[in-house]
Amino acid sequence: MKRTCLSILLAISSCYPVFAQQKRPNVIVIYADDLGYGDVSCYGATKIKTPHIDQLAKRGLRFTNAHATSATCTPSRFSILTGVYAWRKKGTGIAPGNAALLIDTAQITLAKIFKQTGYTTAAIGKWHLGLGGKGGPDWNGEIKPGPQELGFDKSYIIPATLDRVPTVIVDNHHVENLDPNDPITVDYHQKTGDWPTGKDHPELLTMKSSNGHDNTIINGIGRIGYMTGGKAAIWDDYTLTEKLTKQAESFITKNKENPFFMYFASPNIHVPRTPNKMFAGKSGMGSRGDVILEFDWSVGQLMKTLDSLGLTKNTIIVLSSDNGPVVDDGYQDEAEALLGGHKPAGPLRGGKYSAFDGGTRIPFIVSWPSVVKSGTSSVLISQVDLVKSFAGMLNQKLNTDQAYDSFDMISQILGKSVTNRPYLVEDAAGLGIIIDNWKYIEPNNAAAYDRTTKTELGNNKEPQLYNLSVDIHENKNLAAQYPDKVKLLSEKLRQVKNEHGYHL
Ligand code: NG6
Ligand code: CA
Repeated sequence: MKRTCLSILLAISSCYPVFAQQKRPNVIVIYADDLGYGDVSCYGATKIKTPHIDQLAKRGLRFTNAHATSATCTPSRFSILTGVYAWRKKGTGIAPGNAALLIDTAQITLAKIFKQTGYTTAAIGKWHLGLGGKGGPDWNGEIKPGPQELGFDKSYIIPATLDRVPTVIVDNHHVENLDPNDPITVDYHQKTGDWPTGKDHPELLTMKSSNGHDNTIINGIGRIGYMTGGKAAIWDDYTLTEKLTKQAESFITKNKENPFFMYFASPNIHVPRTPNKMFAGKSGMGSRGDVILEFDWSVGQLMKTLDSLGLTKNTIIVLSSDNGPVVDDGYQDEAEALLGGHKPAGPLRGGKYSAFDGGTRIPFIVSWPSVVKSGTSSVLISQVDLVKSFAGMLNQKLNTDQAYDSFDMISQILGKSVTNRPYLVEDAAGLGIIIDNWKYIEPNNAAAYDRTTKTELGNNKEPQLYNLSVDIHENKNLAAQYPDKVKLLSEKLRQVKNEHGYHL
């Protein structure tokens, strides 16, 4: 055992000489929910200020061409944690709150990469990758397998989304604060128990739905899915971010002496948007703006904690988002009326759910003060690359059947190289591929526009080709003009799909 550790350390030192003088860096991935490319001031937002994120960007490296793998949550999270594109595996679309665990426990994960080299690991915040075996989770018993079976020593999570039941926190293998005399029942097909629903009792709602969200009412908010029981375990929407942030702070503090990896997946800025009273009304942009401030605050809290423990210099922070922005995602929260000229996707077209870059190009900031020089990078990179990149940094060799969609981009992440990823796949209703600023979107029959979220979805029965270097907004379809480019990109996409299979 000792010899293995020593050989790993020696290997690491030879790879990154910086390890020879200092301890291995802590790594924190801060993963926002639905935060758009244009939602933070260091990416050009002028109507809202995100001072903590800006500070992180100022001292670190800000990426302008980084992508989530998908335009929705579950598949992006699947990919960032496994190094495999979710579109290869059926059932990895937006998961219901009672889905079974979607990641095979035998699979390599980002957490395992760190755990195997002696890091202490934690997942805190939004999970949305299913829990439990085939039949789904047993909310009243041991909830397993889950993050802990995937390499996280500690997990403190909300099972799915803020708008999906059960609205409880799962602390390691159990629902926190569950009273055994008040068991939880969850159903996604039919009503369970006698708690009122938004559909039957709209008069009980404090936040009205604009689309769906009319199943069980919890804390005055209609949710997706039916639930009853577990009253003492139900979270308070307005203080949830504060609570999760405190957990993250205490994990850092507890592990200040040893290297740690924390996946901090904030539930902000997803709907329902319920800002803490510290932020309510503060953005002037309504609750969507207020929860951006709340997210920025939580980032600041983690930075402060690191500072107070003297850990800032040797901690890598990667901050990003799981998909692009959406304004009206199903609740009447005045997000649209109060936007006031703010552009959540910045210069990009589309947003969450979209095949255009607004769906997947997201903020991506890397800070490691003792190693990474401040600046910006326009390198093409995907979140799916984190697994192999950190494996590379820790000198762990992966087999060819592990994390096969991930590329080792650690040099780019640390600002030591500007070589683009050779190609990058984006996943919405259909797939798209980018090679050197040319983007191709496969023809597909899905709707071009979603009226409920007012999103340009980027679907088209015809092939689409855009030159992102001069047309970042994907206005001009050049497919007819450049058939050779279409051929090159579509063939590459077909090859990538066929290499390891696909269901899309
Ligand atoms: C949609 C929900 C939306 C959000 C999304 C998942 C409705 C009408 N819309 O089905 O509110 O929950 O799923 O978002 O129910 S994600 O960021 O987790 O992918
Ligand atoms: Ca999301």
